Amino acid sequence: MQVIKYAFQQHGDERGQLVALEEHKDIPFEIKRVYYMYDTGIDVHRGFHAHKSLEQIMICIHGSCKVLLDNGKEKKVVFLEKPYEGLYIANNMWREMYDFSKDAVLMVLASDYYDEKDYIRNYDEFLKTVEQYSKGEEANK
Ligand code: T46
Repeated sequence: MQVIKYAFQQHGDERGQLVALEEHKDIPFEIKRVYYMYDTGIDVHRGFHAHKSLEQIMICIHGSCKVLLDNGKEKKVVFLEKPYEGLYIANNMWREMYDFSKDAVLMVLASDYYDEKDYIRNYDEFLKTVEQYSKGEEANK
């Protein structure tokens, strides 16, 4: 499983650092929503779902956290700790976020508005969706 991590350009000078993100340039989709989480308890695990069509980029703009990505066949854990790094998360990808540092601020750029109908919150349903999707891909070859 390929993990796509972006290293955004840092505009640094003697005053410090600045990162600018533009849709379709630095971010491969139209940014329709931005949200962020903070004050996350040390033992808290969040996520536990996939999205049917939403694409996202996670940026831990302060502190650190881990993200488990699961495509139904393989799992990978990604450590996010740099404010200039973005983790791309495609649709049909199960995700769990955990090991948040006390000062962690995890910002997410999303390709669409909030829609509960886009969530797959049941892991067995997720596996079935992934299987159907790969059968469709095979048939199209
Ligand atoms: C995801 C991971 C990385 C809204 O009202 N609007 C929003 O845009 C979002 C994201 C959430 N909410 C409400 C819904 C819940 O009542 O905020 C509450 C917490 O959301 P949730 O339990 O879905 O949070 P996480 O951390 O489990 O998941 C979130 C995103 O929902 C999800 O799309 O990929 O972060």
